[in-house]
Amino acid sequence: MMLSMPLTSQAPPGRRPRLLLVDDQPVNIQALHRVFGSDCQVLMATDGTRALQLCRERQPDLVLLDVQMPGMDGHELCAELKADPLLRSIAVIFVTSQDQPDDETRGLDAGAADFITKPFNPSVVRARVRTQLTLKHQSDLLRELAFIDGLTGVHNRRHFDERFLAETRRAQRTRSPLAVVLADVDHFKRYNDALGHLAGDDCLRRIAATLRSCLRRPTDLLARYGGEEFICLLPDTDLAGAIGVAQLMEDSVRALALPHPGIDGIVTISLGVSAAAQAQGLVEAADKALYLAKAAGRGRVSWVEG
Ligand code: GH3
Ligand code: MG
Repeated sequence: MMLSMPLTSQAPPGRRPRLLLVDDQPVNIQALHRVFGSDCQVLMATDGTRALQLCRERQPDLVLLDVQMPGMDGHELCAELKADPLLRSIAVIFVTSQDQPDDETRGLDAGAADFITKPFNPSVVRARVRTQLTLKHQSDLLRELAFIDGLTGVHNRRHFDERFLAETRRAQRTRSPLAVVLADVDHFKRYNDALGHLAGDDCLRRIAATLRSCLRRPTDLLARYGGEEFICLLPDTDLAGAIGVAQLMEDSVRALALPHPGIDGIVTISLGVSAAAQAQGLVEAADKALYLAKAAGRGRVSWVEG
């Protein structure tokens, strides 16, 4: 039967698709919940404002959105989602009444992916949702690839910039600390000069993998920030915690004991750390701290309060 075809394969491995049902009539939400409750994570909202909040906090894959609602209606909510770079990848399917034919054109203009007309047929709804979840999953994969650094496999600067924006907002909203660690390979020009660029690339890969192994929380982010410079974003982390992570990174790269013929020693990194409740100037502060670490002799961690 169509109805029993699973939707889980349309989500990243290990995660069920996350659906947000929005309707001011709880009975309509219940009807959709019966269709999706068994194989999706289902979030629910009975007004547009709450739905927007859930989109920000929980990032659903897809919203099934009633058009006619008191307060913020479906069109307004869809426009808000599509105008926000952090939310615009969420797929929107409008749920419209048959007696409102204009809704479809307006909805398409607002960025909706598809329409379902009430009263709906459960297997048709599932089939349409499955199609949109597949497309969403594929575009997530492409976006992910576009955010990976080709040499080292860690995230790239573009991804860092995007996450930094999101985490800055979150830190301000929740008044939680946010920390940044900048790491730069010491005397890397001489390493390249001594061993060649390919060996240099290999060294960067080893260092990236080592830095990544030092991050424990799923929300921590490591990105290649420039040539031989890496940056870490540590949400909910204060200065002391971030210094601990940076020191572990310094120790771990040192423990690799990669010979550095250019300076007759081993490869080391210098790290600059900053943390603050508000993220203004956080990267600049970490950069200043990195400069201090270099000036103090390299192969060490320095910090400044953000
Ligand atoms: P410091 O200790 O002050 O950081 O000195 P440094 O030599 O590491 O710094 P500098 O900025 O003078 O040189 C950075 C070098 O990193 C120059 C460049 O050739 C090398 N580099 C940058 N990106 C790559 C890359 O992708 N691959 C390789 N092999 N080398 C790179
Ligand atoms: Mg360097």
